[in-house]
Amino acid sequence: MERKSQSITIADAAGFLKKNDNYYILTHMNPDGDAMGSGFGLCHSLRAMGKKANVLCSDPFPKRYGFLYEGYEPMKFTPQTIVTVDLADTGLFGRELQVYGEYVDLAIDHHISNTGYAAKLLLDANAAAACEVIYQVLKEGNMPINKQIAQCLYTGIATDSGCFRYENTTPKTHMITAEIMGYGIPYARLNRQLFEIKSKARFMVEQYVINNVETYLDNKCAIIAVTADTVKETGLAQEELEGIASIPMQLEGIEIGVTIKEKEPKKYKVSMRSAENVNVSDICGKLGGGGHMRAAGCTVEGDLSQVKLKLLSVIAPAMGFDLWLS
Ligand SMILES: [Mn+2]
Repeated sequence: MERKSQSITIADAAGFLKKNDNYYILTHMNPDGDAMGSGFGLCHSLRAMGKKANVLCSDPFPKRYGFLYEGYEPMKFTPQTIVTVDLADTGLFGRELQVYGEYVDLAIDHHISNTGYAAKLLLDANAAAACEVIYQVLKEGNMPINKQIAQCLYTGIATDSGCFRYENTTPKTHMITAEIMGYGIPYARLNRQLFEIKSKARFMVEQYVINNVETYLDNKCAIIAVTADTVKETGLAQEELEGIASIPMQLEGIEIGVTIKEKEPKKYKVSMRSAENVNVSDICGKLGGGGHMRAAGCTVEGDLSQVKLKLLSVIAPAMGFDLWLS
């Protein structure tokens, strides 16, 4: 499917959302805080306008974001308008949503790698989160924003920006967040819930990562691999593996953190984080993936050792290494 989206403005998107009805709001599999926040933030606002709207995702909504969908029940209706949020590529729909790939009316996104799969595209690659874009649309269209919606939007922005620490955090991110905080959200409690509190299962995952990280390329590249066997043997909770790529980044001198997770036999999902200078979006792009300069991903097939070699053969030159086998 090759389609080039029509780029639209924030005002166009607001007009479109107000004009239409019976929304399916779709987001990416393994939904993170921004996927959940932008999906439910938009859904709650459309419903508050008396419209029908559901949020759909191939994976169950994570319990840790339960406060974003408190009181939400799917409505029964025939979808007429398909909107995606925080979704760069229909490949990220996951199996259950794949069927909608060719019927997306509007995509609201912040990934520069957005493939243009939707009829209309509102893309702000400078936004730290899709929620930052959603907020501007709601505001521009005078659409409802209440405390719950503000919580959704705050969660997306805070999580995608690493609680306003990552480089994607701009003055505009802060100004938008300041307005969102004006809705009386319990941001200190949210921050503790989002960034400090860990389940025991997550604690164990972090312990595993710290004990098993390998370093390469003059100790500048950290790789952590989680195979299906590891998960089985150690009892690590699959749903707690999100975001572990950031853990090896705490180690002094690390420039790239790579996480390799076995999704199917001989099929590995790779996440990369960059501390500063290396563009991991480029690296993942060479392996058929994509993302942001400092956070990107791809899928690599083969045995674990082959996968590591394949990754290092692309990472090494990107980091200025000629000889990387040592
Ligand atoms: Mn996002």
